[in-house]
Amino acid sequence: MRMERFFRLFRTGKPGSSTERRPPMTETALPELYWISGSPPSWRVMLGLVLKDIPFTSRRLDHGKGENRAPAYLAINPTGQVPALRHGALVLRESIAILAWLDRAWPARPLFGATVAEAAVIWPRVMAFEADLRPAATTIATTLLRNRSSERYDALAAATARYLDELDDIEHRFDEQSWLGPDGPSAADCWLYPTLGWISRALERTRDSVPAELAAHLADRPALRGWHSRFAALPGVAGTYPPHWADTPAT
Ligand SMILES: N[C@@H](CCC(=O)N[C@@H](CS)C(=O)NCC(=O)O)C(=O)O
Repeated sequence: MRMERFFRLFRTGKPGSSTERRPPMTETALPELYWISGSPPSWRVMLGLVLKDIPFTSRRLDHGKGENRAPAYLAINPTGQVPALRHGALVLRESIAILAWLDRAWPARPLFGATVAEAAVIWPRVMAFEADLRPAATTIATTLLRNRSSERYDALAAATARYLDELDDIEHRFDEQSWLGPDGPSAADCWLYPTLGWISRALERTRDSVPAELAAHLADRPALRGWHSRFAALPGVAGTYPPHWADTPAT
């Protein structure tokens, strides 16, 4: 294709061209969510589906039985990771990409903002969480869950400092707003909620000692705690709580 024509097509989105096609609206089957209980990225996609009120088929995989590494799932996602979302012939992976795609496919109740101004607030927040908060939260949760706090004291202290700095920043935001998005629960809220849940779960389950300020991550931050309760009370959110956490409460 000549370059000028390519760019013209790209700009105008000729009917029937790839820029114009809306696959999900032509699909009748429900989207299928492949997920593992307790996986924060899976949980955030489930929250997105619930907040957008999109009916879906749950395909829970048992990590303990290696179901996400079995050929049946590797045929869907060769990396073996969750979440994956299948809709007809389309398979999507990467939780944030899935949330963004859901917003395009089901535009009602947008997670990334209804306007460009809202998108300009929500997208940077989500990407900053991925870049800054995710590595710290991952170090904290995995260290605690493996009972390696003493052994990995320095790494845990550094991750804790970074994590709590981020939470302080969020705490101040809630002085003026109820949600991380400018107009109601957003993809940023769907990102944060499972991450806090994961840290809380790790704090409950670890048999090793933990820094006191980390143990008080919510207790010390009333505005964040208020947001957490508001989010938890949204329709459908309670039903997304990782089932195996409910089955194996803190010891
Ligand atoms: N960047 C990916 C991360 C996905 C990911 O790390 N998934 C983990 C669960 S939290 C997983 O599938 N682990 C199982 C495995 O790799 O066997 C996303 O956001 O979707």
